[in-house]
Amino acid sequence: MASSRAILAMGLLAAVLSPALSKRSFISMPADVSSPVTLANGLSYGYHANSCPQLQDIVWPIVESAVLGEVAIAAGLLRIFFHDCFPQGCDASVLLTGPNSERDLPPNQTLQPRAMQLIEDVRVKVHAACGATVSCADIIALATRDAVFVVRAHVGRCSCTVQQKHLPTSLAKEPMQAGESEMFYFYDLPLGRFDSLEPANSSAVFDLPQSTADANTLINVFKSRNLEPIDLVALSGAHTVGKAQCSSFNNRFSEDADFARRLAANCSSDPNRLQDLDVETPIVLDNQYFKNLMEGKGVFTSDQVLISDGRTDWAVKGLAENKYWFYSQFRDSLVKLSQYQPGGNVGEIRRNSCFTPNGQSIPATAGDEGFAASA
Ligand code: HEM
Ligand SMILES: *[C@@H]1O[C@H](CO)[C@@H](O)[C@H](O)[C@H]1NC(C)=O
Ligand SMILES: *[C@@H]1O[C@H](CO)[C@@H](O)[C@H](O)[C@H]1NC(C)=O
Ligand SMILES: CC(=O)N[C@H]1CO[C@H](CO)[C@@H](O)[C@@H]1O
Repeated sequence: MASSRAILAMGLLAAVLSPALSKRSFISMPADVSSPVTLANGLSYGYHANSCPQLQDIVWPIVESAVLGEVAIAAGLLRIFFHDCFPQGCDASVLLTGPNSERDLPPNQTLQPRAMQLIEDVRVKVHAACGATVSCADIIALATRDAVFVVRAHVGRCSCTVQQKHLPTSLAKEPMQAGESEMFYFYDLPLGRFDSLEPANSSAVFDLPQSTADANTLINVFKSRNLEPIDLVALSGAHTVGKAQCSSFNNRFSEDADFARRLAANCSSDPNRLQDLDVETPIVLDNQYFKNLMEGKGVFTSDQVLISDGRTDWAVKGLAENKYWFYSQFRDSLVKLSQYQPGGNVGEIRRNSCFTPNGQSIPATAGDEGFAASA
């Protein structure tokens, strides 16, 4: 007993004295100083530790000020991350412009251009400091991680410099509980991704689920990406922030339910309105989304069906009841999705623009087979 207490005390002392924890911003918390762990496809924690040690310190302030200026950018980044990773792995293929670009396919039509531009702005700064050593795909993952950190529920307890001007005070002040850690939100990320040479093919992009999908479809398509029902449910929790157009949920207007009638009424009075996906706490990363589902207040069919299938209902209930489980599961599922690389980790580090492969001024005009050959 005494010795385990002593070890604990020494650990706490070391933590207090560690320069990374006491002096520097949280950006260099244990994440950076932990020994690199190599994962599948050559990804590792600390991949850029030598080639671009200041990477995370460059990314963070740009993302922080962008999200504090316009909270919606956090939702924009999260959705870009999902749409980048899900079709064929996290390779920044979603950013490419030009012929056959994923951005021209229906699932991407409402991705936020300003959030895409933010990623390019970060790349310019990172490459100015480190040369072309960091991929756009890594920058998407890092910027998303940082945006999640800005909109997390417990921003009021942050020991860092985050301002709270755009967040509701009541939520910003919610006290942090014993055992809770900023690491719930500020998770460490495996890095070392390469950028694709071409866009993903359209059949991979059309695997992105539609908002009208039933639970079976969602479970199967996530399974095809090595994501379990728990990942599907936790990742759907990204809809705790962000907005949708009426056309994304107008399939529900005929439902005989109070919430669906309210959605329909609001859209008929203003067809161009943007609907909050979390109707209770729309700009805070919290587990309110799951509580909403329990009350029948999920905006998409694909949200609401998660409580009516035995493979997912338990997860919705659990995440609604235990926000700490949501924080840690959301982090773990994002990190898992961030490592999805079905064709291996191949490609390049885009050095001219995140929107353009190195070899050409516009993306290749080759079709589906063109990509298959390069992957
Ligand atoms: C499970 C299946 C999913 C479906 C069917 C789905 C579908 C959609 C749709 C239709 C929209 C609104 C598009 C619009 O009307 O403009 C949307 C928005 C959004 N989705 Fe999902 N999504 C899913 C999963 C995810 C995942 C896994 C993430 C991220 C981890 C995510 C993050 C977001 C965010 C943040 C927004 C708001 C974007 C904004 O405000 O700009 N979604 N989703
Ligand atoms: C499209 O891309 C996916 C994922 O990379 C791949 O599995 C599939 O074979 C490709 N399909 C075609 C028609 O090239
Ligand atoms: C519909 O609009 C009203 C008035 O703006 C708003 O209070 C309400 O929350 C909206 N309903 C939904 C489901 O978003
Ligand atoms: C972000 C982005 O590039 N969105 C595009 C998606 O596709 C539509 C239709 O082609 C374009 O108008 C959008 O600009």
